[in-house]
Formats: sequence, structure tokens, C-alpha cells
Amino acid sequence: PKTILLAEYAPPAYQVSTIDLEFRLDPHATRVTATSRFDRMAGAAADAPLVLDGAGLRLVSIMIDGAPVGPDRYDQQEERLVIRGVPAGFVLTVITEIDPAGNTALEGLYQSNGIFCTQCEAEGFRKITYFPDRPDVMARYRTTIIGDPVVLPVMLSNGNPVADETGPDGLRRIVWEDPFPKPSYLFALVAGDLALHEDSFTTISGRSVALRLYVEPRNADKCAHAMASLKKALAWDETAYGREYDLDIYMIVAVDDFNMGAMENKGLNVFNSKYILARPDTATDADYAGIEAVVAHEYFHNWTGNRITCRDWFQLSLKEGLTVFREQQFVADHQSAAVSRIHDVRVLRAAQFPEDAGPTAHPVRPDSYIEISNFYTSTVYNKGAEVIRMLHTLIGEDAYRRGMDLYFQRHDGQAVTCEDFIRAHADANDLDLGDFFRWYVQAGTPEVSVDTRHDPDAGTFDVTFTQTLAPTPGQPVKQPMVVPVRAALIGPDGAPLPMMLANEPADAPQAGALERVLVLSDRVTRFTFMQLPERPVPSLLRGFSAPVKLDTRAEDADLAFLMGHDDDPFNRWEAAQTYAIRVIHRLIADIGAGRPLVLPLEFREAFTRTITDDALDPALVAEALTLPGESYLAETMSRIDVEGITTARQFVRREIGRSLEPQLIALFDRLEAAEAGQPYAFETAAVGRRSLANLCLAYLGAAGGAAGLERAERRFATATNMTDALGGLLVLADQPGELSQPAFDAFYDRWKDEPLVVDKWFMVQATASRPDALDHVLTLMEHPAFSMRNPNRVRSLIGAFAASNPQGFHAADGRGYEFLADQIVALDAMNPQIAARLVGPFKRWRRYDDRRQGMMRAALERIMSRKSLSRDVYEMVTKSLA
Ligand code: DPP
Ligand code: ZN
Repeated sequence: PKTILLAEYAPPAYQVSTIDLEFRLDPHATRVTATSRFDRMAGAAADAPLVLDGAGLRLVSIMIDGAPVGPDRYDQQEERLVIRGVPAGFVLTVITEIDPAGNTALEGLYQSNGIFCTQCEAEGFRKITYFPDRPDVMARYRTTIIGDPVVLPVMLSNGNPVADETGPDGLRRIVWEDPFPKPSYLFALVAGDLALHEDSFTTISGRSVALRLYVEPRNADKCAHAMASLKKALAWDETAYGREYDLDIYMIVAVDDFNMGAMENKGLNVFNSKYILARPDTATDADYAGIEAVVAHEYFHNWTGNRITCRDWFQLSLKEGLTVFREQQFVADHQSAAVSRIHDVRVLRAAQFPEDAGPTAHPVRPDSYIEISNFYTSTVYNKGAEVIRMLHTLIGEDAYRRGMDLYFQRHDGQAVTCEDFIRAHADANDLDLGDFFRWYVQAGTPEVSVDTRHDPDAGTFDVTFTQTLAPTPGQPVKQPMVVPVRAALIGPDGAPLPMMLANEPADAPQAGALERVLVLSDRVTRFTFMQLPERPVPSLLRGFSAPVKLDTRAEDADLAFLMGHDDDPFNRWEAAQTYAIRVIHRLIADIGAGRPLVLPLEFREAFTRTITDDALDPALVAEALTLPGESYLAETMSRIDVEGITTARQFVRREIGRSLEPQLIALFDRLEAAEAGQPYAFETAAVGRRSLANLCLAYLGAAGGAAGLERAERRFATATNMTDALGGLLVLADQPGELSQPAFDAFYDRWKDEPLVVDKWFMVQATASRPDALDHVLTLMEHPAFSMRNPNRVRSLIGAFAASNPQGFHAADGRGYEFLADQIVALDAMNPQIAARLVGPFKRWRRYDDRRQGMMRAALERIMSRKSLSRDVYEMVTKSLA
């Protein structure tokens, strides 16, 4: 397989202004006729061949300006068609035939439960017809769909319907026209028997937009939340960014078989049903939150992605990082801002930090790839969003808005680069953002350490930051990053103190402010604050103002102080996390040294103060008391101690559950009583209460006392919403079979016809802590409800086991590794994108003990030894082994 380099980017020799697509739908033999107007670009050689992408197509015929083109004029290469001797301007007609029902890779045109649908990002359009399948070719699309109206009563494509007729042959022909030029990855087609849930939205300029949600008829009662989320998103983008929707119809279709979460095709989003369907009894609060966020995310792409798109796929973060940031702002405005920020950071630490520290580390804007599907990563998405957030923090809201306005104005209708985006912000505000751009090109998570020195006589407080950025593959030497550190200095009474820098005029912009943004731009940066006779406690990186690993070297006592007093809720949470990580690290050391384990009294006291303080927001209490996850804990250790992490974390959970049993029960009962009789609402306060109640239950369950287990059983059996039911089930899942199995059986029996709930049933079992975890997963693989063809199912059983059941996956006998390698190989023949994702848990193999390293490497090598690997899996495995 070939490596594609950013440095080798060249603009296309021919542009396409219009494309007319006709689909004669048939499950196994869909005929596609594509008629496009091509023009040679200024500067291209007169003999430049026409290069079209195409994969897995049966070529029926090619014509130029109506005349057949014989095989003597073209070469059919592996994934290309090269036509020689084309004129400067011409109409190309290509007829191809494809097999949607046989398409298990779910790229291009495929069927999901009989519904025809497409997924073209990044390079799926080439599986539909021969075309310059690259985002810098933007054309106007007209799409004709021909099908049997009895089987396919709904037939959709981008834009507006302009013709609809049924011929004497009984076939219906519907024509859609999209007035906006777009790249091929935003093309979409859907046809099938779908129920319509309709609403409308009046835009800020008074236009009425029809909002249409299409789902399988059995899901018609699960659309309300997605629709409400969509309306909120349209309204929010008008006020927050001045962006109005531009077509008369906005359609979303939900399908069960989908590789990604959702896809922002112009005017016709296609979604994984997981991010649309919700009813209180089938979906958890987390599902409701996911729907709100993803519906908004895809809508926001209409401007950041569709109207302005990427020049090439290296620029993916141009639209994804920016759109994730917009999604995060939207969520923060509609839910608890602090809780949503904590969630962002948890995702970043659990997924992106390991990526940055591993063999597939890459910059937010990568400079090479073998298979672009492998670069839909947490780095491009989540770190990309952090980069936009840092820009916002550094220049401020008003300057950011000016920069965005200029970006939209300057580049509407274009395919652009990350440089263009940053240049718009620099030009709009007359700033030099050259050094800031390093965030796009240097991989790795900067480590920032802090030294403080207080001089009581002089009343000065020095804060010295030192940053380092470790080498990553292909980048041995790095420049310092521009790191915005949002900071406050907290006085002994808990109040933030005015921050005066030495040598700073009293009227300097931030002088004396209670919170400031300190900008680190060198390896070592020192700040001296004045007029501080008493030593303050610094509160640094508030709101997680930069994606770095910060070592504040704070004393335990300072952490306990910040847990109780920091006026930044994020940093209060952060202090609790840091403290918990320290405690767990010390316990891991005790385990290694054979010392008896004791939960430190001060830790338990800090914990007790938090759960018994009725003034605190339950959602934040729940976050503060949730221990760091195993993946992030692993990330904090240079040599990952599988048993140590699990044993220490379990010990803390059990000890808290045991020693605080009365308080946890009292709190749980109080929260449950507050909820009793209330109808379910996805509303911040109620979500917070449910999450705290479930957390109490989880601690009680870890301790295994009768009072806790009774409550778990009762909650599971009587819950009227899925959040509570799952809270009970998760506790029962970790109990011996006599308790867990009846619960699993009852759950399956009740929900066997709801695929998204069955996914949960698989996931809870796949991640349960039980000695026979792998054997249980193997049994579930044989369950009639399991299918390798459905990505959600694969993720909830195989993916969840490998990523979130460390005891099972890393079992000392190595069978977990063999199992995963087998599944990757089996899946690769069907769906390479999903197979490549499953390589993830192997990537950290060098961080484990020698025995596990050897077994994981052997598993990777066994995958490599297969003759016909997809590019997707090949790239992930070779990079992991390199
Ligand atoms: N559909 C994916 C997303 O919205 C890729 N564009 O992030
Ligand atoms: Zn996106």
C-alpha cells in the first residue's frame, strides 16, 4: 500500500461544474449513469489525462460528448480510470453497475435492513461511479432515483425535489437538485420504507424550513428528542455564529448499520440510529446527551464543512476540530457548562492522550496517511477542538467572532486549508498566529511542570512553567508550543486574589484581574506576582485551557484545599481527580511491595465532605466522586500494571462503599425519593440526580453489602427509565451468576426487539468484571442476536470487551489477545473500517510487562501474516509494530 503525502498535494487538472446522476435501484445490480461537465483548469497541460477514482465498480460504458470512448483511450488501474486525449471542456457520461446488497463495508451505496443508503465520506463516492473523488472538486448535483414505489415509497437525495412521476412501467422517477456546489463526499441517497416525523423551523430572516426525520416505521415513537435538538441547533447557530440554514428542507435519516456516528451530507444527513432514537424507557441520559450533541454537530457542519470544506483530507480537522468545538459550546450553553467540560476532558484523556503517546501519534493536521479512514481520530476531532478552544481563549470571544465572520465571508463556497482558517483570524484581528500554528503540525501532548516560590517579605509569588514535548514517530525534535494557562491565585479564605505582575503598569489589560490567561511560548516561562504577603494556592489551567499534562507538584493539602474552595468548578473536579490518582498510585506501589492496603483517612474525609454537602450540585458531586477510568490511569503509568490498576481501583471503590455505607444509602434514598413519581425529563437537575444516585449504587455494589444489592435489584426491576434501569443492571452485572444472570435474562426478554437496547445488553456483559469474562464473550458471539455485519453490535461486544474490560482482555494467559486478533482478521474481509478500529487496544503493547508485550506483538504479527489485508488494517498494524 502507498503512503499519501500532504507535500505531494496538487490541484486537479479538471474541474467539474455539474453532475447529473441517475440511479436505477436494484439490490444486487444498481445501474448508475453519471453525466458530468468537465473543464480543464488554467495552468494544466493540454495533454493532461483525466484521472477518475473508482473502486469495486463494473464499468458498463464511457462516452465523451456523446461519443463512445474505447478501451484504447483509457487505462483501468486498481482504483483509477485514466482517460487520455480529452478536450479542454467536455461532457463525460459513465455508466457503472454496483451491488448495494453485497456491500458489507458500508461505504458507497449499501442496504441496511432493506433501506438503500450511502456513506461517501471520505472516499465512498468512488464506489458509486468513476469521478474525481476529492474534496477540492465541488460540483452542482442533480440526482434522479428510479425505483419501485411499493418497495421504496421514500426516495431522497440532497437539495430539493424538482420532479416526481411514475411511468407506465410502474417505476417512479424522482429528481432532486442541490443548488449548492459540493464535494462528492457530501452526496447522499436514501430509498426505502420509512416513516416521516416532520416539524418546521422559521429562520432568523423569516424563512420556513421543513425539518424531516425519517426512521423505520417501528421507531416512529422515538423521534421527539432528536427533532427538539435539531431545532435548538438551528437557533443556536444563528445567535452564536450568525449562521442561517440555507435550503428549504433539512432531512435526517436513521439507519441501524452505520460505520460512524452520523454524516453531514448536504440537506440529507444519514445517522447511526443510536444518535437519533430515544424514548425514556429505551435510552439513557447519556444517550439523550449524545443525540443532542451529534444532531447539533452534523447541523453545524452545514457551515463548517459543507459551505466551506477541506481542500484535501489532511485538512480534516479544519471542519472536524472546529465543529466539535462548536458542538461543545452548544452543549455547554444547554446543559451544565462545568459538567460538559469535564466530559470533554475525560474523552480527551481516555482516547486522545494515549493516541498522542502511542505508535500512531499524528498531528492535528497529519502529513501522511495510507488510509484516510484511519484518521478520523480523537486527535483530529478532540484535540482539534482543543486547538480552536485555545485560539478562542487567547484572542477572546469578540476577536474570535470577527475571525469567524471573516472566515465565512472570505471562503464561502471554497475548499480550504487549516492555514486559511488561522489566517482569517490573524487578519481579522491584526495578530501574528504563526507560532500558534505549531498545534496543527506537532504531534504529542506537551508536559508542563510548575514551580512556585513565595517570598513573604517582598510579597512576591513566582510561578515558573517548564514545558517539554516528547518525540513522536517522524518528529524527533519539537518547538515549544503556545500554551494558554487560565489561572487564579486563591487566598487562604478561599477568595481569588488580584493578580498583579511585576513591571506591569496598573492599567495593563489584565492587571489586577482575579483570573488571567498566562501565555507560555517558550520552554521556560516565569511570572512574578506582586502584593501577596501570604502564600496563595495557585489554581492553574482552569477549565482545562490547554490540552497538556500539567504537573503542579501541589501538596496533598493544597489539593484538598482546591477541592473544597476553588471557584472554578472544573478545577475543583480536577483537584479531586489528581488526588484520587495519587492515592491509587500509592496503593499500586503498596500492592507491588506486598504491603497491606489502607485507604488514607484524609481521602475518605474529603470524599465524605463532598457527599454530605447538600449545597453542591449533584451532577458535579457525581463527577468529583467518579474515580479516574482505567484507561486514563494506565496513561499515567510509564509501565502499565494491569493487575495493580484494577486491584487498587477496586479496593478504593470497595472501601468507600463499605466505610461510607450509611451516608451513601441515605443519599441514594433521598435522590430516589426526589425522583419518585416524576415523569422522565432530560433536564440538567434531573440528570444530575440520576447520575449521583447511580454512582452511590455503584459504590454500594462494589462493597457488596445486602442493603446496596437490594436497592440495585429494586432499581433495576422498577425503573421507568433506562438510566435508572441500567444503573441497577451495572451493579448486578458484577455480582455472582445467581444475581446477575436472572437480570440479564429479564432484560433481554423485555428488549429483544429494540436493537439499541440489545447493544447495551451485550456491552454490560462484555465489560462486567467476572473471572470467565472471555468465555462469556465467546458464548455471546454465538447468540442469535449477535452479528458481525452490524457495526454497533461489533462495538458493543468485541470493541467493549477489548477496550473496557482490562482484566478480561489482558488476562495473563493471552487468550484475550488471540481472540481480538481472530476477530480483526474475520472482520477485515467484511468491513475494513471497523476492523481497523479494533486494532486500537493493541497499540499500547509496548507499555505492558514483557510477557504481555510478547503476546500482543505475536497477535499483531499474526494479523500481518495474512495475505490480503485491507489498507485500513495494514496501516494500523504496521504502525503499531514499527
Ligand atoms: N460524519 C462524521 C462527522 O460528522 C464525519 N464527517 O464527524
Ligand atoms: Zn463531524
